[in-house]
Amino acid sequence: MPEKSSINIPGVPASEPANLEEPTTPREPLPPKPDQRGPEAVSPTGSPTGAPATSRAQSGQYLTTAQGLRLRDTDHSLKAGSRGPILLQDHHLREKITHFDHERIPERVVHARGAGAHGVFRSYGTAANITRAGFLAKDVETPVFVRFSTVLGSRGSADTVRDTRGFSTKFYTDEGTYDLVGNNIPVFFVQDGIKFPDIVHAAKPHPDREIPQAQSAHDTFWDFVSLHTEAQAHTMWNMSDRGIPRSYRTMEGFGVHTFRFVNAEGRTTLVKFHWKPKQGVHSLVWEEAQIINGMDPDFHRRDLADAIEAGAYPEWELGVQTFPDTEDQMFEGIDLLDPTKFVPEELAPVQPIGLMTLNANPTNFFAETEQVAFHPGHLVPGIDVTNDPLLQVRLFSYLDTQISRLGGPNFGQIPINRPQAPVNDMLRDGMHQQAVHGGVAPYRPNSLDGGCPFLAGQDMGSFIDVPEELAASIKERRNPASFDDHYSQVGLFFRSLSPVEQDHVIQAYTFELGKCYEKSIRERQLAALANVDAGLCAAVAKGLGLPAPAATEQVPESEPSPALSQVGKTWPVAGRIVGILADEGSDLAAVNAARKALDAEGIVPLVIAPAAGFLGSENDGGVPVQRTYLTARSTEFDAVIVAAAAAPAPDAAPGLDAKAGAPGGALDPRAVLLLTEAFRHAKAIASLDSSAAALKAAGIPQDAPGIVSGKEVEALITELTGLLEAHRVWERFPAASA
Ligand code: HDE
Repeated sequence: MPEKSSINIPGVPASEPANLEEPTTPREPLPPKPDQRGPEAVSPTGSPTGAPATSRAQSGQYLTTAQGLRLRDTDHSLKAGSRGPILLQDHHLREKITHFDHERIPERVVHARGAGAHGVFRSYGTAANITRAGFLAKDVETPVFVRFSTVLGSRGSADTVRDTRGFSTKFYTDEGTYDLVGNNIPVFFVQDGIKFPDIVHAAKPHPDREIPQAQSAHDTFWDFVSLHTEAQAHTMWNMSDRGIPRSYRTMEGFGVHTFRFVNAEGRTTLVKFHWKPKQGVHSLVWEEAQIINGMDPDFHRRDLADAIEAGAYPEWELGVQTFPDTEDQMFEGIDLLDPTKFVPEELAPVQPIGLMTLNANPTNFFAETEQVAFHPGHLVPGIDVTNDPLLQVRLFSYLDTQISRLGGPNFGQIPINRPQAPVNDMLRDGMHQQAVHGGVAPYRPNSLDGGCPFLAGQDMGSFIDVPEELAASIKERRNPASFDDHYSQVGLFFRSLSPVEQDHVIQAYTFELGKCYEKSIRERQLAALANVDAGLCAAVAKGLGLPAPAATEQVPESEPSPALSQVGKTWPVAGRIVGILADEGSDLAAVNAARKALDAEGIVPLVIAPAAGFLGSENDGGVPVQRTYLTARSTEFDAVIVAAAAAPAPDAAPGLDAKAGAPGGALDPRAVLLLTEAFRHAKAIASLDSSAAALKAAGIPQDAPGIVSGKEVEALITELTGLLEAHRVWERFPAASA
């Protein structure tokens, strides 16, 4: 759609606008868009090359073969006559088709669907007394690449399914690459990694029909988690609003396991990592999530890329909870090696240690986001692992999986995976070797290569495994007794939520179990919920039309943790999206003033009008249109401004657009849909005074919370942004469970 305005609307496909005519004059390839960056141009063994970051892209003006031979024709195969068979000697054809035949690689076993971004991490230095990690010293800046993901779905599945999200960060430090491979939920389904294939097989689509895709609302998932009750903790977080984030930008991240910091004196501290989003933790409502899966399956990856393109760089503060490294590795009765438990922030505050800013989109999805390979065992001096039995299995798995996914053991030499520190590893050969190693003695000790490479001493930046005393023990397949409590923190989580968040949890369990075929599975999960919280169990049982069972376990009471609730605070509004309903009858000067005022706050204003193009004159005070009644859906907007009477558009005919419904009223049915959805999804709605009638016609009470109107554009936008700071207007609807 045409856009002529100083307001930057993200979504630009290329670094230059396309010509109407097919270009025919040879020229250099276009540069990447300003918001894009590629991996740092280091050699396969980590040396700076000084080459520009774009040096790996296609170069030159003319189409060539993979061997650099210029081509005259790529539209016709070489044939015996124009109607004849194709000749085997057509190398260009064979190369083109053969390469195409092998374009796909295996998707990740889990976390197949993801989106990535480049950024920078700046350390505050506040952890420098407990870790000797160089990148955590004061004011050190480290380049990062982050990949967010869902867990269950295939690579092409929808973004806004109810699921856990992955949050993986690669820190390219001077001392080697450090990977923090976490999730947006601080607890995990299973305590021992040997159970990971079981939970994943249960949660993935049923093996016979391969349905349902990317979701947990099915029998095999609930069969497993209701039998293997240590999964109840993670399941509860999934059923809460954390399972349907509004954006990757509004997710917390957690390292999940307990790690070990080691300082310069060798003193150790146990830590849990937290990423805190500057924009607050914010989620979708379930109806929105479902609509978006159809309207825009790329919602989260688009949101991330658009925000970066618009300059609203997502930021997270990295923080740690710290615990004394005692012999029992317990804290306030919580076993720090049990990954199904978290430590409430009220017991151990999260201490900020640095800030991460994502400031560039990848140049190429496959090269970067698909080929990036994380590993929780990629550590740097000053950070070590613990004996968490889940983490220990991960240390094996992540190296192993890349070998089949990325086709051999040299995946570390793929540009996005190259360390930005010297690599001198004595690993040699293998498929796709990209380094050209000199010397004759890739072994130690040697004298032929002058003894190179040498071992580094303790004070020379080498990694020292923390010497850990192990208690006398017997070899056995068993968990410690401290792993046995499967319920108390699950109830603690539920009771820490605000009433509206509790409503969502009740509804999510009722929905998911309502999708299960087997009654026995619903009953078994209700039996587990009875041990979590009697009120929750009763509410879900009611929805399922089943009796609420009594608890079977004596679960210790625990204090609620208010930090777990994600409502009740305010956050910055930059990068939010506001839809403006406008038409030719709107006060276009007021609409432009509203766009400018929103833009000044870093908010993206999108004008929704009956048809594409411009409202008013393109060259004189007109308003560019980004969405039409046909293309817009409420779910794209965090708030809506009504600046029009929204009368039925000429194409308001159900035969043309089914959501135009039955026309005939004063309003276009699509405008009604947009407003009523925004209203019931607890979004702020503002009306420029003259359009208040549209709200009335849509049946939206003007005195309801979060509905504002006025003639003064500036004042109206101030009111609207005030509402956006709180994410949603929850007070609009009384909570059912209050
Ligand atoms: Fe993973 N996990 N995982 N996982 N995981 C993978 O590695 C695995 C676990 C997590 O953006 C795989 O490269 C085992 C916990 C993220 O590329 C695989 C166990 C947590 C990502 C694998 C776990 C995670 C993965 C698939 C139990 C949160 C995406 C492809 C012992 C702390 C990384 C790959 C990316 C990916 C195995 C448990 C997070 C198969 C065996 C706990 C964010 O290796």
